[in-house]
Amino acid sequence: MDSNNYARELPEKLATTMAARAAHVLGVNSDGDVVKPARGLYPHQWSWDTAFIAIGLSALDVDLACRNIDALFTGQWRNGMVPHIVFDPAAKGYFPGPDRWASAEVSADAPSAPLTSGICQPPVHAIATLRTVRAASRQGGSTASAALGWAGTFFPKLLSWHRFLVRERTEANTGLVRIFHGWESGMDNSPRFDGPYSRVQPGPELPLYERRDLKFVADAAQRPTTNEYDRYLWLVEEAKQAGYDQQVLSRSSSFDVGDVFFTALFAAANDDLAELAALVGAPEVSEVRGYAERARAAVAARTGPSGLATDIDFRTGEDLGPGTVAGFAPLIAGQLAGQDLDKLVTLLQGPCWAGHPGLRWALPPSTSPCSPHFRPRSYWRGPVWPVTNWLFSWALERAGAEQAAADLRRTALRQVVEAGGLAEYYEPFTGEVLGSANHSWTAAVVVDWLCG
Ligand code: 2M8
Repeated sequence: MDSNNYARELPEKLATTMAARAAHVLGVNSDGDVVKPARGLYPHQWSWDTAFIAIGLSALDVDLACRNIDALFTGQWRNGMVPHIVFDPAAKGYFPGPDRWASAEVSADAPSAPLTSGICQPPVHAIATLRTVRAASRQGGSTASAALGWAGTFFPKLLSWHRFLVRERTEANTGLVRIFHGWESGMDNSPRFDGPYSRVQPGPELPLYERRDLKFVADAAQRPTTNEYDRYLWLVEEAKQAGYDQQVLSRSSSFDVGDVFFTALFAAANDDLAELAALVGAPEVSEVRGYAERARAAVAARTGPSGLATDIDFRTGEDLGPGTVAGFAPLIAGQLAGQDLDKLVTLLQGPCWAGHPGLRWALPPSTSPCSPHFRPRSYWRGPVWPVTNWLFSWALERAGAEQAAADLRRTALRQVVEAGGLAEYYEPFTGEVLGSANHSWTAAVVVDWLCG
């Protein structure tokens, strides 16, 4: 463990025990090389989870980190899209599975092996790739040269993914990345999407379905409602109806949101992709820098006087309002400085976020406790997610706000230690562990904090 990690924040024995437990969770959730998000609840490979998992793995086994990213990209579509789920044919029990998505039947762009879903998730893969290459370079020797060689061959796949988002998903007037399903945001039932979902009207032809998630999470209040699930499934039907054609969807999808958080992650990922391009000697450095600038400008244009950014519903032109962590998109997008940075740090640490007096730990809940939509046990409507703590501490460090980054990381680590579990999410006031009990991206960020 080097001096840049947070192991020293804990008594040595506890740090070692926590790192070992986190590594164990990653092992338990693996099938062969591939680390799934959780046994039972999420038995396939998820897109953005894989990137965070690789970030954790890179501290333990660089080659395994690369193999996980590679495995995800075996599901990449011919048009460049990285699907949000790559299905494991041996794993049953998740709904909606490959039959319901019918991607390969409906779209010539989708691979027939492996089978995949038909939508995407935030593009954090270039961030994970660059961190993996950097971890390898710190380890030196053949690990460093092998990782750099791998990054050289992998780079075109990342570039094709980013070009997909520019070509097919960047809305021309705003420069925002548009999403056609709340699942694409990764923050499935966030109140950000209540307005757009209220306009999604499932038709009588919605095929019957049986939810499987509630078999693994006993308390239904921790998961999206059935009313929400009907809408999630209806959007799958709409996407199939459109043949998963992005241009058709941009006209026909009843859900079409300019997502500031996704766009901010895309800006940051393009910064890292440009750096990767330079490292591997690819000629596309300035093309990718241009993507970063355009995405950052799009987030800045959605930023109000408070410093927080808001999504837009392209179907109605409606401003989707503040109150969720996605508002901190300008911090994620990068290049925030001076007063703009100070303002967001003060807000993040203030009484409507991590500084709310009722919180068990000073960590930002997924929805502000000051919002009327805050629900402390319901998934992305209030619980604290370690993965967003990772993103914010990473973004703060990138912005040069080192003290704020260190405080956030230290508290986030304290949360997982004191709550006694590497959970998917946590109740902000009581600290109760919620969702899946041994979640891979939680374990991965803990490994990164302790061993990275
Ligand atoms: C959650 O989403 C999936 C659908 O993609 C689900 O609820 O079934 C979200 O937290 C998402 O961000 C995450 O990638 C996924 C797996 O951890 O679970």
